[in-house]
This record gives sequence, structure tokens and C-alpha cells, in this order.
Amino acid sequence: MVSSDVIVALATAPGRGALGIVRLSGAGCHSLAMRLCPGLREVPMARLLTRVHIVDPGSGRKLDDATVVFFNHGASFTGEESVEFICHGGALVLDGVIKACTLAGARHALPGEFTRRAVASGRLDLVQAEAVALLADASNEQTIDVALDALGGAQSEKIANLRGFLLDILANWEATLDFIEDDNVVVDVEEALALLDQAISTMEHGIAAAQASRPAIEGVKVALVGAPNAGKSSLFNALLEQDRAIVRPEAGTTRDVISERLVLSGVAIELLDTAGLRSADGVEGEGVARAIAAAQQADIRVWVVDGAGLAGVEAFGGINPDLVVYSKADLWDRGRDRDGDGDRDRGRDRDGVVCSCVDGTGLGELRKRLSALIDQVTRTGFRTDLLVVGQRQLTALFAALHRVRAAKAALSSNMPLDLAAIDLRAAIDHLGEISGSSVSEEIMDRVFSRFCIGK
Ligand SMILES: Nc1nc2c(ncn2[C@@H]2O[C@H](COP(=O)(O)OP(=O)(O)OP(=O)(O)O)[C@@H](O)[C@H]2O)c(=O)[nH]1
Ligand SMILES: [Mg+2]
Repeated sequence: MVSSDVIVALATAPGRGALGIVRLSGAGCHSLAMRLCPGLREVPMARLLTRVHIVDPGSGRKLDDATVVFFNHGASFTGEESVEFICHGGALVLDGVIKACTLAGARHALPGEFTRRAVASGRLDLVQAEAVALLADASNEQTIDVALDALGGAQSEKIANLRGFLLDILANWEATLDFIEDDNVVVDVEEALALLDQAISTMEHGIAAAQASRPAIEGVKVALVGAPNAGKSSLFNALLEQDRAIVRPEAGTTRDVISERLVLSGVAIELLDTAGLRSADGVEGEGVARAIAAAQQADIRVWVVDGAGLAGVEAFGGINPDLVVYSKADLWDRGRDRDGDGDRDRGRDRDGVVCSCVDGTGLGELRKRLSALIDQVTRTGFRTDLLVVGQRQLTALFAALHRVRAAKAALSSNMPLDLAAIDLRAAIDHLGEISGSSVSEEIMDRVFSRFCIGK
């Protein structure tokens, strides 16, 4: 990607607002902005708020009475020459200013392109760039704490320390390799193994902390699972308050895992509807396999039982439910079997929630119970001393750990030292992927495609 052209984007949320910021970055954007501000005789002092009349450079029509800030190369968010117009927040006004910028030679920025340029110019590393996105998506205070910590460089420093630690070990090995002709190891194996163990322990702690904190940071996954026809899709729709999943009287209706975002007591969660669990083959069998996988990956599993027929009470697929819901309460014969023998009113016996999607019974109670479980999941596991955040960083850390373990195995089984060194070098590269010092353009594309435009 050419990073010298001037890019422009709205940096604030689109729509009506008190103020809207139009951001420009790239060499030459100062003179480009000057063409929109004929009232300015020279580029104002950097970082100083200056009042201007923004004018269409083509027609000369006045677009807004606004303020502007110029940033010099090396002293802006992107590290490039930048300009920020702080305009009145009308959608049409902002649209006009952006159009005028493109008319003067800027092009529309791609998602995350400002942050990507900040990485390219060394203002931020990839961990800090991802923290910018994390901050924008944060749905709770814990995530804000983590993101601000990472943005400040705390996490990058830990990764750099770990990488430096492994580099020191490797440098020692390579010095040894340079001096020996034969493959007989001359390094102190005991000492080398102890150092590798130290690195392995740091990585394992990092992985455990990232996994335990994931629900709080990325949102809790709640899967609705159970026997076919239990009423899972009906419950899914009822919780979402929209007719999202297909509901049919026939068993085996849902096949794919359906996912929707839902806000429960102010916390954003991902709710999953799954195929009914039973022995099946073909398309339905594939659906069942996906349902089991979704249940295993979920943070909370809600087991839905057809409370009217009490079919599907038994767990299937080794799933351990966190909450049981007895559905179709409106169909129960509540007058019968209240003697505690666990038949008709079994839901109450087993600490489950009794629900009906037809008359709304128990839905409030279900929301309350889910909120309590979500609170538990996000709070108990949450750790602030994070080494990595997010799936991309976690995958790279896993890969690094795998290679350090391989290096250790090679060393302890008396394999030639240069074989262990290959693994150690690969581990160092994987750690480099985390901060972006050794990362492919493809990974960069993937990271920044998730950003919004103007970020
Ligand atoms: N009376 C009543 N009927 C319900 C309730 N919930 C679901 N049903 C009915 O039960 C049948 C199955 O409902 P679904 O929500 O499709 O069940 P499911 O568990 O998603 O089924 P599969 O996708 O096949 O596994 C449909 O005919 C629904 O209308 C309820 O609370 N009360
Ligand atoms: Mg269904």
C-alpha cells in the first residue's frame, strides 16, 4: 500500500451531532487543506486550534464555519503530516467538506488506514493498534482498562521482554554453534532447559490469562442446546424479541448455528441457536456436530427441555449445562403431579427455569438468571496482567509456545543443537507476529479490515 497519498475520512460517528471531525493524513495534506481555507495566509502553528471558513475549492461556495488543527510530520497520530477539521456535526455539512477534500486531491481512507499508517511509521505497534480497536468496541469497564494498558505499551513491553529473553538464549546457542565443528553439544543443557522452562511458564500463564479474560473482553457466548423440537429456536427469538430463526413443529428444523448479538443488563453477549441433538447422519448429522462444537466453545450452555413432553432431559454429546430451561410451560397440566415425584413439575425440582414463549412465562426470570451467570463468567476469570489479547495474538502465542516446547524436546533428547535452534528461532518469529515486527501484509489486511473508516 502506498502511504504517501493524502487520505480523508470522517473520524466521528456518521449522522447528526454537535461536532464532526474530518481527518486528513499524508504528505502534502497541509497545502491541500490550505486550498479549502482561503482566509488563511499561511499554515497555522501546529496543534493550535484556528477558526476558518471552509470553502469548496471548485465553486468557491462556503461549506462551514469551523476550526482546524494542523499536525506536523512526526508529531501526529499517524506520524504523517495531518489535518483535522472540527466542523458543525450536520451530515450534509461533513459530506460537503469531505467532498471538497477529495476534489482537492485526497482519496477516501480505507477502514483502519489511519491506524495502519501509525503502525507503518512506527508510532504504534500492532498490539497497540489492536488496542485502539478494542477501545472502540469495549462493552465494559474491564475492557477499557485492558485496552488503555495495551495502548500505553505495557503489553508490548512484556512481549518484547519475552522475545528478548529467547533471543539471548538463541544468541548463546549460535555463539556455541559457531565454535564447534562437530554436533556434540557444548552448551550447558541443564541451564538451557531451565531457561526454556522459564519461558514456557511465562507463555502458559499468558495463555491461561487470555483465555480466562476472553469472555469479558470479546463478549460472552451463550449457546441454546437440547433435543430436537425442545423449543430452542422459539426461545432464541423470544430473547432477541425478533423473528430471527425458523420455528417449525417438525423436529430437526435448525441445522446451522445461528448467532446474534444481544444486550442483557447492559452487557453485550452472543446468543447461539443450534440444531437439536440426536443421533443423525447427512445434513442433520453435520448440524448436530456443529451444535456440539458450538456448545463446547460457548461460555454458558443453556439446556432446553420440552417441559410439556419432558423429552430430551438426558444430556447428549457430553455437554454439561450451566442452566436448564423447561419450555412450553403453557402446555403443561399444572394441576397434576405436584407431589414432587419429578414428573410434570420437574422444572421446579431441578432448579431449572420454567418458560413459555407463547405467554411469556419465565422469560424475565430467565434473563435474570442468564445475567447472573454472565456476570460470574466475566468477573471470575478476568485478569488485568495480560500478555496477549484477542484471538490473533493468542494464536501466535500458542504457536510460539509449541516451538519452544519442541526446542526443549530436541535439547533434552540430545538432538543436535542447531535443530533446537531452528525451533527457537521460529518461536521468536511468532512472538514478533504479535507486535507486528514480523508479520505478513495479509495479516495486516485482516487486522485493519475490522476497523471502522476514519480510525
Ligand atoms: N405452546 C408452545 N409451543 C412452543 C413453545 N416453544 C416452542 N413451541 C413449539 O414447538 C415446536 C418446536 O419449536 P422450535 O423452537 O422450532 O424447536 P427447536 O428446539 O428449535 O427445534 P429444532 O430446531 O428442530 O431442534 C414449534 O411448533 C413451536 O411452535 C412454547 O413455549 N409453547
Ligand atoms: Mg430450532
